[in-house]
Amino acid sequence: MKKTDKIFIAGHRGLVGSAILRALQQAGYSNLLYRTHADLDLMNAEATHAFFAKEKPQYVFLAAAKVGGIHANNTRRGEFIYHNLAIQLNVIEAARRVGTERLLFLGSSCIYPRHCLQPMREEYLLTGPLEQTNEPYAIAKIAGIKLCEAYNSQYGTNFASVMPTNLYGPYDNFDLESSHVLPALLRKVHEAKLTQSKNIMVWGSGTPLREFLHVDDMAAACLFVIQKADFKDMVNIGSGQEVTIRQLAELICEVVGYQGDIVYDTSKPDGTPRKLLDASRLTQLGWKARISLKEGLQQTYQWFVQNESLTAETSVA
Ligand code: GFB
Repeated sequence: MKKTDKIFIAGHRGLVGSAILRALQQAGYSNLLYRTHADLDLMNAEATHAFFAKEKPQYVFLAAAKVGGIHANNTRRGEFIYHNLAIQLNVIEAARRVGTERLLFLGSSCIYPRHCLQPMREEYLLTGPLEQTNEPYAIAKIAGIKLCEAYNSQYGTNFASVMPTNLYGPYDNFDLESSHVLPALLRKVHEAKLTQSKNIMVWGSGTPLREFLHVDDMAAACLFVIQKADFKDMVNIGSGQEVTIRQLAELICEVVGYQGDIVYDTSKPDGTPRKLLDASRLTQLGWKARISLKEGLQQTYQWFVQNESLTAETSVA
């Protein structure tokens, strides 16, 4: 990928897309293409094809998606499958038609079976039933992976898929109903500290394990894959930093400086018990995560406090 190549970042206002855009700018890429949702609706096939026909991007990062935490995934099931399938079909097919040299499709570790062997290797895909709370989203993401694979096989395209573990960082969604656990707890603990509440409420039992990766590490991994790793299939991106939800809540209380109690609401779902990625395919090539969970939490908390007004509304990547 040359510094002057035309690169389209789909979803540049979301958590991942904005991090990829920052990383490309910092690395000196000068021909970057991005559109707001108002300017280009990627669910609209005609508009997407017209945009690609005009711009003919040589590289595409497909980070546009309907995303959310366990509650949003579980309750807006129709939106999660339809929006993601539509975006993927339009963008991947449009990239094929205009001869995009390389496309990177972003997925999620929830594509693996609910009771998958741990740590989860790429070849464990489709070896068992999925977690119910996010099955529609996972099915859409699996369809995206298979679309890239099928196009590579039939049309000789060079489209790859990257599967990150649970991500967090600046420009995350901090809306308590639709966000993931990490931004939700940062907000809850911050507000509890300000209002001097005696406790904070954490969903579920606190026992599920989650692996967290800072989105700047994710963006670095995406650039690494698109530049240096000649994968044509799918590759995991993880940090190896796994904690229980209870440990995460305690760490967040420490970072925020809150001494109240943590109360568990077991009427809320736990989701999958564990989803630790095996990222050895990528680490063997020389990539590794650099930001520790504590450091990443401190940085994200600082960002949240400075940008609270930005995070007041629900954001969709
Ligand atoms: O991050 P999260 O929403 O999604 O929840 P998943 C992780 C765990 O944190 C679950 C618990 O066990 C939640 O019950 N949790 C505790 C909370 N308190 C809270 C809270 O205030 N808010 C939230 N959201 N959770 C999503 C998938 O799964 O992860 C997506 O639904 C995607 O498809 C994404 O894969 C990365 O890790 O369970």
